[in-house]
Amino acid sequence: MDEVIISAAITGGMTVPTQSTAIPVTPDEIVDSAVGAYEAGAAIVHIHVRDPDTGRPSSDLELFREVLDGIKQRCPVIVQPTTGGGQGMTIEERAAVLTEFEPEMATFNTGSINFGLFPIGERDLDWAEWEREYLEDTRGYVFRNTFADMERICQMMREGNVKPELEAYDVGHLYNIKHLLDRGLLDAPVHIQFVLGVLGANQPELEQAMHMLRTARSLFGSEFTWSAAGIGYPAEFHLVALGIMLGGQVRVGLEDNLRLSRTQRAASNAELVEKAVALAELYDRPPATPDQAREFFALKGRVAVGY
Ligand code: KMH
Ligand code: ZN
Repeated sequence: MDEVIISAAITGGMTVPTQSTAIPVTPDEIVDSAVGAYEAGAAIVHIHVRDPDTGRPSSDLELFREVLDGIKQRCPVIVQPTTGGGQGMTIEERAAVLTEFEPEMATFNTGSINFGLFPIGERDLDWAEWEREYLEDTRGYVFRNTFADMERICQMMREGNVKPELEAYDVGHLYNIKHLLDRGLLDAPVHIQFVLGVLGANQPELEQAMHMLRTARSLFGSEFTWSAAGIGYPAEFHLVALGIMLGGQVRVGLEDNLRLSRTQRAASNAELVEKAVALAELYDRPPATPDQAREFFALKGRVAVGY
């Protein structure tokens, strides 16, 4: 399709608020920021929630409900909750959004990786005690997505008619997806998001992105769609450019990157989306509307969600 589907990852589950005052924390802030991202051109908003008092990533379903309902009331964007969650959450806690809300789409993490944010915690900032620990504890953190976990999430996604966005952080994850497809646990065509730049997995070099894209093409032929997400700056916009140029879809947002340019921090998710829109328009790929994205992914529609 000519249009490009822009996804905005609004707040995330691995960063902490002292990293940037722009990170939305309370349900109202998350809703406002998601609506702002939609107005700037995002067709999908990817959602985590945080404890409104501390900003700590949370799996509280009532916080998710407030955010999902709030966004649904204000705009037609596709709402894509996380099943990746944050550090310390069990797979059951992470996946509970699937049965509770039966969203149109949700993330599906396709392999276990180390997920290191401890170098950020070594910076001399005025951290809250929990923030310093949260970042430091990632030195020993494994982002767990075993085959048993993935089999369970496949089943839950099918039961809720939720379209999985398959997060692939490394090339081996593509073979995990192939395995799940061969076992009949996933439905083709699959939608894969290449996530490059997590410390512990593949890095946001164009050669690595191309290697993953070529590998996906050899494994899935024409039976997949894809999106690109770069972690950090300038990785986020390098992968936006690549996704736009090669006919893929793209993701930006404060979950992944806090900078608008080398010298300027992003003030909002909308600003990051605006920059992606500007790049897309330069390449003659206008941003897709949520309904165009729904058609592209054959989603069940927002009337069929469970919230
Ligand atoms: N946090 C990311 C690097 C998820 O939430 O399930 C990717 C992500 C996964 O957004
Ligand atoms: Zn996420």
